[in-house]
Order: sequence, then C-alpha cells, then structure tokens
Amino acid sequence: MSFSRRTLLKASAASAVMGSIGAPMVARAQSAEFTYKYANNLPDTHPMNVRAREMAAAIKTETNGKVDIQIFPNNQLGSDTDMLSQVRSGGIEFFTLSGLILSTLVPAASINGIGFAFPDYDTVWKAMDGGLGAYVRGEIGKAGLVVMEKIWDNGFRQTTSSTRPINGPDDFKGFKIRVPVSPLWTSMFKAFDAAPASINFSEVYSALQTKIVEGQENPLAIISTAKLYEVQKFCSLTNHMWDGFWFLANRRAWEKLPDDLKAIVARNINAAAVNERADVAKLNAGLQQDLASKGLTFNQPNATAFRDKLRSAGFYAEWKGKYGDQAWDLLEKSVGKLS
Ligand code: X2X
Repeated sequence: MSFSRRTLLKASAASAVMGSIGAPMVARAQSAEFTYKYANNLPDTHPMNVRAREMAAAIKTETNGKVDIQIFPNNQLGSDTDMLSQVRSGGIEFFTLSGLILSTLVPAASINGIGFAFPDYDTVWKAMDGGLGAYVRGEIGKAGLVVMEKIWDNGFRQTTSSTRPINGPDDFKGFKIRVPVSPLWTSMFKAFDAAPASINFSEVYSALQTKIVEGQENPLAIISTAKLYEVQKFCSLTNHMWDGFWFLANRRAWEKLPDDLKAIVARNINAAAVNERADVAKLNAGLQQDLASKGLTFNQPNATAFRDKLRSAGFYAEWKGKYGDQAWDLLEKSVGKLS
C-alpha cells in the first residue's frame, strides 16, 4: 500500500518536472505564494471532495493565484491517524477529520457522536453551529490546531453486514464490527456486547472483503462512494449517531497567511461546508433505492430498544462523567435529556 503510494507520488513529481521542461514559455498567472495541501480520507466522488475542488478554485481566483490549495483525497497521504499527526507537525496544512477520531487528541470533540442523541439534521445544525459546536471548537483551539467555523457533514450512520441484518440490540451480540479509531465508538459497541475492532478507513474495504470483520457502520453516501456494497449484503438503518468532519489547519501555516487572505480562505471553506451539507443530506435521502438495486437488503429497526440498552449498560452515565457537566448540559440543551 505505502509502496504503491510512494511510487505514485514519485511518478507524479517526475511528470510535473517533465511537464514544465516541455511547456512553452508563455506568460503565466502569478505563481502561488502559499501552496497548501488539504488531505482527507474520502473518495474523490464524495461531495466533500467535489465541493473542496470548487472551493480551491474559488480561493485561487479570489486571491489572484496567491493561495493554491492542492487536494489529496482517498487517504493518498496516509490513514486518518497518519494525517492527524501530519497536520499537527505541518507536513500537511489542512485536514478534515471526524470529531470522534479527533477525540484521541481533544476528548470533547467526540460529544456529537453519543449514541441516539440527535433525532434529525435540524437539531444537528442548531447544536453544531451554536453553543455545542463553539464549545468543541474552543477545545480544539486549546490543543493547538486551527478549526474552521462550519463542520462538514458525514451523516447519520447506518450498519452494514455480510452475515445478518441488525433488527434490535441483541443482533449486535458478538458481532464483529469495524469501528473507526476512537474510544467512543469502541465503548458504544461494547455496550451492545458487540466485538468492535478499531480500523482506519483506509483499510475498511479490504477488512470487509477478507472477512476480518463482518460489518461496519457509515452514512449511505460513504457506503455508496466507497463501494462498500460490493463486500456487504445487509444494510440496517440504525441511525445510531451523527458524525461530521472538522476542517482543521496547522496553526503555523494558518498564521503565515496575511489577514486578507485568511478571510478569503475561511469564507470559501465555510461556504463549501454549507453546500456539502446540502449535497450529503440529499444523497443520504435518495440512496436507499440505488443501493438496494446494487444488492443491499435494507431493514429499518426502531431506535428505542437500542437506546434502552445503552442506558441500562451505563453508557450515558459513563460519558457524562467523562465530558463533564458543562459539555453534557450543552448537548442535552440541544437534544433533550439522555441520562
Ligand atoms: O472512518 C470512517 O468510517 C469515516 C469515513 O466515516 C470517518 O471518517 C469517521
């Protein structure tokens, strides 16, 4: 995997050099003063990358070519774990990461992923663009990273499997499920007596294909764009948590930008986030039929039994204790009483 990635990077670097040797001497637009890398874990076709390409083009135009954001989708620069350390060190300048995974550095950042907390998108955006999101962004700032104001949508997560549908919490017993690398995910599926395995997204397709795990959970937009339906049979609409991506920047790289450029970059990134939210919500709403035609069998379990199981396993009480009263009150102000 890393061998072919390196080979690819070398090859593209070589062709870039060759390209410029062969290029005719024409007047070129002002060359970029700031060439920054934006890396992420999602396929090229996911709305996040579609909107990011649009955003990078707008930033280039509006800064008269001074800011050139190069996009590296699909884990080209490594797994989420690798990219998180690169954005901290400055190896990459921008990175989008699920708050739940970011919680390995900023514990509060997983709070929006508490199981069965958010009933719908209206409640999500009110909280994440309001007090709860502001609190989490404050904590991210304290950890030394810059974070843009608008969180990007990943979506409500659904459970897929190669072995059986999930109709109620008992179906999770002993279920070998891939979860992203994050204590909250592991804790929640342990509360269901499942057997969660922490695996970065870069390895998910092959882990499902080789049956290292039976299932995984992701929003329909990812099940579709990452073609997970090729290696799964059932999709249970568990809607068990809402997940989003914080748009992070390396602090030193961000502070190098003059204020007028910072303003253009931030405005375009946040506008792209808002557009991406609309794209993903639309995709997630319309994909069931498409995925069914590709072979996935759907079922729609009721949330109540799952929530009761989490409550009786002490899941909510445990995480309330971990986040503390201030954060938990902000969450409950948005979604109602949980524990
Ligand atoms: O790793 C995942 O499952 C993904 C793509 O949804 C996240 O980035 C959390």
